[in-house]
Amino acid sequence: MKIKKFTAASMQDAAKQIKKELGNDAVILHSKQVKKRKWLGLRSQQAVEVIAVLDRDVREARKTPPAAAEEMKKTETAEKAEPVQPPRLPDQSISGELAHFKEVLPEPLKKAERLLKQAGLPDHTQNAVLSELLRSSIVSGDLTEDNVSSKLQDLLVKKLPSADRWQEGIQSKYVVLFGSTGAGKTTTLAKLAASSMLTEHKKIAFMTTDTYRIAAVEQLKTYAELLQAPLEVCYSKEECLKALEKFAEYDHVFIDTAGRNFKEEQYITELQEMIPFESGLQSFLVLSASAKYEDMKQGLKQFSGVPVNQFIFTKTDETASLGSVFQVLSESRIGAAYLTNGQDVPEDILSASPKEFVRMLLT
Ligand SMILES: Nc1nc2c(ncn2[C@@H]2O[C@H](COP(=O)(O)OP(=O)(O)O)[C@@H](O)[C@H]2O)c(=O)[nH]1
Ligand SMILES: [Mg+2]
Repeated sequence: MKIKKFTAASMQDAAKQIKKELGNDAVILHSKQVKKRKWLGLRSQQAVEVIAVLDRDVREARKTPPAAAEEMKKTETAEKAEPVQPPRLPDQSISGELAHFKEVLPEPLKKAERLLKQAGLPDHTQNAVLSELLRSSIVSGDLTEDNVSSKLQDLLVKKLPSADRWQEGIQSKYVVLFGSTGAGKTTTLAKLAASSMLTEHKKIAFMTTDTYRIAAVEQLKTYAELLQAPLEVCYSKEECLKALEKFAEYDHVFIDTAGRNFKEEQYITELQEMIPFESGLQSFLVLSASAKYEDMKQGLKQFSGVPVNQFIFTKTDETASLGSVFQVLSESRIGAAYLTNGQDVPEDILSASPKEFVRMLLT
């Protein structure tokens, strides 16, 4: 893609310049009347400023390639280009080029750039999204400062796993949470169990395989006592099987696990042995939203040995940006069942649709 700003005395002159420099297939992105200063700024003269783009993909996306001159006629007669369905175009091809022409972007795209930056998305994602927005705006010709936010939202939502992978709620008999130590598993498990019991009036029980730290068992015991729900602490596979039998009549069994170092393979093997993966299990990978993107990815990789249905992102109250969460979601194609936003049990938990999540990301 080539993009360039032209200043000329008239649209006709600008068209000539564009044709000469970019050829017949260039497309007008933006044009405005400007005053050109002359004689040391003492006199001014009307001029036009035109931003033109030459892009193979945009040209092909339009059924008939419009030449710059044709575009000029349309602009002059103040007619809008026919809206064409924006095509799905590859992300990368122009994002590298963006760096060179960011300063000549028209106002709506500058606004989009600011929003993406604030969201804390990685640079390559910002550029890819901006490029897509630029392309679709060239094709449809209807990008304004008022509608840029909603167009940006639509583009971002499309990059996330589809809505049906998000809000499922608690549906299975067994609910298990995985994740590294301190991610917020036990607290979140208590939130889920409490709302299942208090709002849905389900008969619930707890199990834990986190027997490495006394404090971890005590923590869950406290929540179990508060909810007057039974808790089984399982030190072995046999004890897990016994507990599962004991809780056969319960609606939901909430299972807490140890958050040992991701790198220990033995830990994953143990989990695989102790958790009833074969029998109606809903499993969540708990990741802290305040962790760095690289750490989240590492967590995801280390738990690739266990089946993960959905994510739970904790501590959204501790981070200013959900950019890393967005990135993990868009790369993994796994939905986020819940977000947690505080230490209070049971209230600090919510579920979001991809659309709601993107709104949170951009505010
Ligand atoms: N600010 C904040 N703190 C949280 C949230 N969820 C959990 N925590 C805190 O994070 C710490 C570790 O939580 P815990 O449930 O013990 O993590 P686990 O080791 O994964 O079981 C505790 O101090 C929790 O109160 C949250 O959404 N926001
Ligand atoms: Mg814990």
